[in-house]
Amino acid sequence: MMAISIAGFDPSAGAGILNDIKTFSALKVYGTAIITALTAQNVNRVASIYPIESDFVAEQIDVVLEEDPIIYGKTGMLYSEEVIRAVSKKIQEYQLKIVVDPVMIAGSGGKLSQEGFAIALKKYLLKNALLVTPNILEAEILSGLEIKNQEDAKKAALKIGEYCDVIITGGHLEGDNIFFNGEIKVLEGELIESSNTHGSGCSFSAAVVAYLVKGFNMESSLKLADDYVKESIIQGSYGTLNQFWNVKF
Ligand code: PXL
Repeated sequence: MMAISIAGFDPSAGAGILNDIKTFSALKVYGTAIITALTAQNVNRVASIYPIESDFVAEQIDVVLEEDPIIYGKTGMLYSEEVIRAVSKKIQEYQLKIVVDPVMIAGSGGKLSQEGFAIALKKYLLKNALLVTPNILEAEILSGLEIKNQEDAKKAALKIGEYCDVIITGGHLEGDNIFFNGEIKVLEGELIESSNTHGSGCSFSAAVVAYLVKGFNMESSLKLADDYVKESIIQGSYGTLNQFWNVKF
């Protein structure tokens, strides 16, 4: 059971591709890791970004997929339109089923994307994706709508849903997630008071991929991933903790 993550490197290991691989491992899925950007950051700040050339991103995907029969994966920090275009091309070429975490800004507030990123994401990547997993802020940017409550989130989900299925994650909606796959569903959750949320968006999208790899359908994968992330926040001490506890397989 294998998956691919196409994402950025956070050396503090709370978010980004290290988090994705830890999540895959905790859920007993073998993760491969295509690096799109290096960052110098910790839980409080993004100091700098060292983007990887889009040709080299494409080459990493080619060489990994030459050997490994991978179907499911996710994208995280892609940073630039160039990388979005290169990755979209490869997703189509290999017919990958991709969950897009539309990473634009770190939890610490640091920018992890260039100007025009959301437009390029919609133009090239979302129409080739299985699912996109914005938090409230990302959903506002993608939809162009302000989200103050659940009704606003539903309107934004309808708009983003013109491109692909969408789940607006509910860290700011009393823990509920708004899912749109042709119809709107409120997937109820609970909000956990914690400061260990660095990387929780990465953990969520990676866990969705892991459960899809295991053969669960989309709605079950979303629910299981939500439970998984809650547990990893509760058990975390620095960011989300991805370890082997009583995860549901
Ligand atoms: O959580 C979003 C995210 C994704 N990818 C990288 C990050 C972060 C947040 O800090 O650093 C590389």
